This record gives sequence, C-alpha cells and structure tokens, in this order.
Amino acid sequence: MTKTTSVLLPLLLSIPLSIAQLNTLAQAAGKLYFGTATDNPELTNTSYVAQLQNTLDFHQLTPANSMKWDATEPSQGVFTFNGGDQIVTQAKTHGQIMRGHNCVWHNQLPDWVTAGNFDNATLLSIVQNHCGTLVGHYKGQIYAWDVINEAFNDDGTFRESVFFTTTGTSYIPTALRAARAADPNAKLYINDFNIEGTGAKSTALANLVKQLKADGVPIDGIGVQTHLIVGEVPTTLQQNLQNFADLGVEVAITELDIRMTLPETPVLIAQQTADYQTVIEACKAVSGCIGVTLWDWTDKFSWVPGTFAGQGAACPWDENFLKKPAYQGIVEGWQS
Ligand code: 9MR
Repeated sequence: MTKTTSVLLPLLLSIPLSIAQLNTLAQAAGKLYFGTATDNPELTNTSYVAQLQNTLDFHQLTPANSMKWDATEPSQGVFTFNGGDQIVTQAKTHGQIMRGHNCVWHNQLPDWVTAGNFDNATLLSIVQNHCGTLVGHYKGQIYAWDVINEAFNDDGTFRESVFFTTTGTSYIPTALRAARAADPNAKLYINDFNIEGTGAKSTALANLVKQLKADGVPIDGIGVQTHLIVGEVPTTLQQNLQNFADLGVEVAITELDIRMTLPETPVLIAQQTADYQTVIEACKAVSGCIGVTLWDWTDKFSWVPGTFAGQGAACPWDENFLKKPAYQGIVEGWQS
C-alpha cells in the first residue's frame, strides 16, 4: 500500500459509516439530537460505554433511574446526586446533551413521601423543594426536564398518585414553577406513555397543556415515551405529534423501544424494522418533534424482559451489542 493510500483509505471508509448513523442522520433531518437512556451500573461495561459515547449515534443521554426521587432525596431534605452527576459527566465529556428524568412521578418514590400522610400545603412545599433543589443542582447542564411524569390514567383521568389525592392538580404548576425558577433555560416537559396515538389520554394531556398555558404556568414540551409493541404503531402517531406541536410546545420521543413476544422470528424482526422506521418518519415529518431517545440502545440492558414476562428484543442493538435490522429501520426513517 502506498503512503497516500494508507492515509486516505481509512478516511474514505469512514465517510459512509459516519453519514448513516442515528444522530448524524437525525441532525441532517433538522432535529436537535438522537439519544439514549443509560443507567449507572451499565457504565462499568467498557464495550457498552464505547458505544454509549459514540456521538455519531447518540448526542443525548437520559439517566434511566439515577435522577428519580428515591435516588435523589431518599430522606426528607437529604439530597444525593452522585448517580446523576456521573451520567452528566459522562455526557459532558463527549459533548452530549442531557434530558433530566424526572421530578415528580408516582413510581420510585421513597416511603417518606408515599406514607408521610402530608396535608396539601406540606406536600406542595415538598414538591417545590424537591423539584427546585434537583433542577437547581443541574442548572445549566440539562437541556430538558421531565418535570411531570405519567400524571394520567389511560382513560384520560388523572392518576390517583399521592400527589393528586393530596393536592389535586396543584402539584403540577407547583413543580413546573419550581423547575423554571431553578433553571430558567431548561425546557420543562410533561412526559407520558400511551399518548402516541390520538385518544382520551392524548386529549387529556393536550387539555392540561392548554390550561397551564392559559394560567401562565411554564410548560415547554410534551414527552411521548413510545414504548411500543411490534405491529402496533398507532396509525395516528404523526397526526398526534402534530396535534401536540400545534399547542405551541416542542415534542420529543423520549423512551423509544418496540418489544415483541419472544422468540424473535424473521417476520417479527421485519415488522420491528418497519415499525422503527415508521416512528422515525413520524418525528421527521413534524418539525416540532425535536429529538428521539431510545430507552437504552441494547437488549442487554432493556427494562422490557424484567417487566413483561416472555417479551423482549425491543432495542436496535442485540445483547452482544450488535446492530439489528431495527437499526437500519431508524436509518431509513431519517433518510425517507
Ligand atoms: O428503565 C427503568 C427501570 O430500570 C426501572 O426499574 C423502572 C422502575 O419503574 O423504570 C424504568 O424507566 C421507566 C421510566 O422512568 C418512565 N417510563 C417507563 C420506563 C420503563 O418502565
């Protein structure tokens, strides 16, 4: 090999690779980022981390657990940010932006919150302090926060969390205002699942956003989780993303994965590939859809098998960190 060839060959080979990757394609389509969730225990796996910090695929990280209430305020007024800090450092080192997840959720709450029997005023001050302290700790380092997570039931009624049963819907503006005061530049989101298609839950969320805006409460975005099942992408996905964007907020796909009943078959794999493509095409087509986050990129660390017995293979990379056809589905979606 001549000297010139040995210099040029790796360069030439790297061009098609660097073009056809998930974040470069998302940004070429005008999006802010393509990203992934990650979790602290995974950061000890060097092969995993090598891909996590591949910015051609991922320009954004979300901590799957370490910014949640049980992790960040395990006892009242005692805050621990080590896990979240580790993921922020990981992202920053590679120029990746962060989504914060989350301030107020009915799940992964410490007992002192759920069993505290607080009155309305006390619980509101607890919510205010939690959101303000959490968001304030990360001031200037988080692109967007899921301030409110999963506030609705599937029929569009409010979920009867400890927050709702104690304060009604008052905890929502309280949390959003506390987050805004703590980091005025962070985008504040409400995030939920089963709001991918039009329907009662999406309508209820849209109505809440309208009401918050009418009341002058800060709200910047709707997070559409997008935990889907192979073959069941709602036909109204793109329309629904557009409906949300038309409220004057940004929209993001925040927790994408598409699970199947195992074992994987060629038919399921082909359908999953098509489904990933459909989801990406929907975000691509809606200018207010600003980015897409996988709920981890590898089946090795997917939450799905632990929650849905007999289901899995939901991610675009397999358990050995090899790209699956689903990866190509995402590529085709951005290139469509
Ligand atoms: O991925 C998270 C998993 O490790 C946790 O065990 C689980 C506990 O509830 O939460 C998972 O993340 C959830 C996210 O915070 C909110 N939307 C649904 C996600 C999957 O359950």
